[in-house]
Amino acid sequence: MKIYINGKYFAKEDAKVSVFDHGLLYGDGVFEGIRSYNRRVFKLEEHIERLYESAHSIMLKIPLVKKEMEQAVIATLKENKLDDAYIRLIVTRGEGDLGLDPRKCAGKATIIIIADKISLYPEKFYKEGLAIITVPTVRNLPEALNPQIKSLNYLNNILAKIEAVNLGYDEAIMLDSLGYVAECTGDNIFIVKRGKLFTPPQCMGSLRGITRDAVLEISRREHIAVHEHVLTRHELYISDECFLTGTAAEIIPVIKIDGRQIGEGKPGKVTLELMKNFHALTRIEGTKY
Ligand code: PXG
Repeated sequence: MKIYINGKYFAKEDAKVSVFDHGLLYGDGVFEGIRSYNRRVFKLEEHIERLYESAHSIMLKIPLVKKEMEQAVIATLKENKLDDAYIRLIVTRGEGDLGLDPRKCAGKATIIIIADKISLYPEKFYKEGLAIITVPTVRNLPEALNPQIKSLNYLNNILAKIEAVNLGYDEAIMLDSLGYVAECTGDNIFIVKRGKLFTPPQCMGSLRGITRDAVLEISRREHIAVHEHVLTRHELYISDECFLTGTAAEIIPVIKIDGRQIGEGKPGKVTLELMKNFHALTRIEGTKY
């Protein structure tokens, strides 16, 4: 495996950054998780755009223009001879000192690109659906650390994941500070009710997922009504279908929430149709390499 760090490739054992890197010391940086299918990077421009938006918001200057970053991602895929991959793109504030002050890292952002084989959830989850649970840790407040910023500071999500795992579940529903449904630890959430699709609006404290946007795009094309609407747990419990979306998970059906069976307790018709359409889209769309 060849890992890209600041324009150079390193073997896995030699791919190292300084212990004074503010990405490590403070989670001070941004990242993206991207997938490629069949030698096409899915929604590459959208991922790069979101990375630069996150960086802009935290005043982190990325020393490459967007096109150069896209090329770096593609070069790393080629270097690793991967046709289907999961790509982790990381930009940290870089090496500083033991103080918080970001000026100490001025102009020395660290860029890391790791391209690896796809780490899919077990096939069983896609066929049978997931059971998930609401956890006590609420999603970061937008006015504190906005969930739209895909920062290296993921403790909020990791705490929620720990709570789910401790209770014997693989994924957690996180609420916002008002008690409305926000998202899962690394996925957005959708429900289907009477043939219509609902997902929380992105301003309510969830990440604007690129898979979420792709599902909205497919739904509109397939004439499925979609509503970006505030959701409570009650709406989830009485939904006909539920599923999660994310680059890693793609589209994964949910069949149980907080002990309540969803619909018929198996992946629903609309979910299965969207999964099929999504897979078809990943085959034909994307930046070729
Ligand atoms: N919400 C959050 C909080 C995320 O981190 C998504 C939604 C889905 O967004 P995309 O753009 O991928 O559709 C994410 C995705 C993992 C993992 O291991 C997932 C993400 C990041 C890191 C790891 O599942 N982000």
